[in-house]
Amino acid sequence: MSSHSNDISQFVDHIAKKNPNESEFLQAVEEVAETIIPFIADKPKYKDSNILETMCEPERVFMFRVPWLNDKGEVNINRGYRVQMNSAIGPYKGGLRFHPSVNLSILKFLAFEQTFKNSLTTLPMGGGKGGSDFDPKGKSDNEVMRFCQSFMTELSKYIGQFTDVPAGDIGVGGREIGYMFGQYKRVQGEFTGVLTGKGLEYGGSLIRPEATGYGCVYFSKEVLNFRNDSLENKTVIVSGSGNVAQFTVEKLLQNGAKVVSMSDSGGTIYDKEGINEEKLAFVKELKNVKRGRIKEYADKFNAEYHEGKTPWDIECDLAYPCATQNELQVEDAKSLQKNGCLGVFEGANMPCTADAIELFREHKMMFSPGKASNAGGVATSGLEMSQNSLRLSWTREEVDEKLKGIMKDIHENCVNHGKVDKEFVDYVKGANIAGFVKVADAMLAQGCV
Ligand code: NDP
Ligand code: 2IT
Repeated sequence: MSSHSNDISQFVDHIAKKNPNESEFLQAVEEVAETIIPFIADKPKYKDSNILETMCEPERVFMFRVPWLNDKGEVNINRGYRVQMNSAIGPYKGGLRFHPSVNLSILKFLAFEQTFKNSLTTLPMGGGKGGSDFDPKGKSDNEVMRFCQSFMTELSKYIGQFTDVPAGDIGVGGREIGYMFGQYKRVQGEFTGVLTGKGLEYGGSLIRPEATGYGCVYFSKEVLNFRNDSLENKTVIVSGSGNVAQFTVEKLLQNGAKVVSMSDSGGTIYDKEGINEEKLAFVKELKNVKRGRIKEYADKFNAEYHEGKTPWDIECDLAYPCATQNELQVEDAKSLQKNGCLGVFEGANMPCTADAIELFREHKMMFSPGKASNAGGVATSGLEMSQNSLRLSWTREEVDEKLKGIMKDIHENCVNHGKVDKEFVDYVKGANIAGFVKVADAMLAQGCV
């Protein structure tokens, strides 16, 4: 890679100049450039057409005011966004994030990653992402509804079943999708599959809520299997306690692993006995209905609670970061490695920093980037879009089988492009190249647009 390092740093510097103060976006671009620039060095059709730089420029970005009234009748103002990154292989597709940290850099990084991820799913979906700096924590259902209605009143002008199909992400689950779907229908006067992650009663797909976590575990099973290993009796730590974390834990338990931690932004629980199905049901109720804090788990089940801490210093065989970007840093990677951790599988988007990933690579630990291992969520969104178009719904078993097949195909594709030797696959390289080729070829075929 070193013979290309000059080209890589020149490229990254150029993108950095055009996008000042966008550290997350640049982090995502740099990770891709490190594997794509060496790959295209001897391929003039990609290199001479400047295709990678084109991919770094969103096709379009919308930014808008979202005014809403709280329960006291006071006016609140948030900022809404939709980044339409790349439509070379299909309509823009990607989630909406409601979190106070949301800004353009974070949404551009997510939309950029989404383009590669969606390409990997084998389904015809372009890349997009959106959201708002709205914080759903501590808001009443009515406040969340009024916010969602105001947000969708504006967003509805820019999306549609054939142009751009949003879904959930951090802070956006079934409740928010429902409110936004209702408002889209009211404003546009049509019932179409404009959002995914919908309730079953109005066009949702079975397994969509489970899909990101289940898919992440299916992917990790493929990685383990490649090394003639399995999940059976592995001690596992999971971060987060939201949608992705909950269903990652559920599928890990079904595969005979022992899960000893979950977390939220307040801290980490460490349950040495292991989280079982009953305790997981408590977490789901706590997080999805009561909207409480993970600390309550420690109080209820007499587990340890590490206030303000992430789980990475807990001894484990495998780790699944499922909360948010840059939650696992190089010091955390060191303690995982020192404690004998064999592999890290990203459920979240970009949870590991670049130097953490480098450390995993140096120690030949298993590592799968989010754009490969968390692609099951958007893949099942793609299946929801197909069902909506067909006006049919598939059974739980049918969707689950398709999801398993897609995760297996993504794994195979990563191996094809990222295999280093008999035992080691560079999944970062594999996922980036496999994702890139399809999008780049489609862009070239469509001309300079
Ligand atoms: P949820 O909102 O359901 O859960 C998010 C979880 O992460 C919560 O436990 C939350 O804690 C924690 N968290 C969020 N921000 C921070 C932070 N800054 N520091 C510490 N903890 C934090 O979101 P999802 O489970 O849907 O998303 C989790 C990750 O997975 C994200 O990176 C998302 O982009 C990615 N993803 C999601 C997909 C999906 O289908 N939902 C698909 C693919 C990837 P708290 O409640 O305290 O904020
Ligand atoms: O990051 C992601 O892939 C998602 N939040 C899911 C996107 C989707 O359209 O289902």
